[in-house]
Amino acid sequence: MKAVPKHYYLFSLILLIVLWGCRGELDPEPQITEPETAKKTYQNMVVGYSQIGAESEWRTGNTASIQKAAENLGVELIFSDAQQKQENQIKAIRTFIAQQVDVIGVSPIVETGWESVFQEAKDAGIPIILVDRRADVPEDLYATYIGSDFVEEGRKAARVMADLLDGKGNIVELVGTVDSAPANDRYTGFREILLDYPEMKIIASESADFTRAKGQEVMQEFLEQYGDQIDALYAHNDDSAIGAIRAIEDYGLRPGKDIIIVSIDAIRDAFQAMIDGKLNATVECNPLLGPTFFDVAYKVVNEEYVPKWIPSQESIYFPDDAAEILPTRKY
Ligand code: GZL
Repeated sequence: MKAVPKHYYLFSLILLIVLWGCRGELDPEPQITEPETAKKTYQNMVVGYSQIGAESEWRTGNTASIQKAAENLGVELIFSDAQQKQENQIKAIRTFIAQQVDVIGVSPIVETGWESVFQEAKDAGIPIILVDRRADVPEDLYATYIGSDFVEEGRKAARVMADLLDGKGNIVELVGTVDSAPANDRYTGFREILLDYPEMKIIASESADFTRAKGQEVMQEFLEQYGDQIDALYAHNDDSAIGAIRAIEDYGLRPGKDIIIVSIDAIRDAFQAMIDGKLNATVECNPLLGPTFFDVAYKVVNEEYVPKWIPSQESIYFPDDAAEILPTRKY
């Protein structure tokens, strides 16, 4: 067999080195890039929102804020009004799941009864954002809670009441919607502060369901039962306080003078009642949560970090500057 010339080996070696060096160009490995999931934008995300109803001026201000923010941002908002019924909110959430929305916002009318439907949303991969009111569910069933510290609102109301009553007097209480987070927590916060004032006594407490009609009805009952023994009224919201003001006047007493009144929300009509001398203070509870809700919804659908609670910043308002502030109020 004929010997292979040495220069052949040398040539083959050089050829191998050149080919190895050019391997990238000759047959590049197919670049397998993870298909980056497309970021959601305001314009292409679909948001389902389950609202409680229209029980108060606070609620209508809250609804307006959410709907206006969606319009301003160009978000597709599917908005459901539950007309004060939890079963309607649960139905709405199930409809949103079937429609495969990107995110669900809900203001739970009461704290309990949500675990099952929230789990269905989680199983469908749809995050839930609690707005305005908390729900009593495990933290993994919602992305975040956007809303007030209702216990602190109750404490603020009690501190103001203690100042106005000089630490002593009989108080009647118009509680919010039974089992709702604001009613439960405002009830608790108020009593926490009253522990320091043994001469301030709550002589009657009943739900007025956050409405004017019920506030007037229950206050009338309180007046028939206790009459001028009543020194003050603590109302869980301005609407029920405004209803109570009517009952107090019908009974022949002067609201804001014969009966000191402290309520919560800081709606426009509360400022007018303070200007008229019929309400002594209102603790702010901010309903203008629309812009924050959609900002947070955008972050949640794009899997960006959000804290478990996004608290509202709130003040307390008194008659002295009510006339100056009223024109600036947005709800
Ligand atoms: C509080 C909100 C309450 C208001 C009421 O965040 O849920 O419900 O205080 C409203 O006026 O009806």
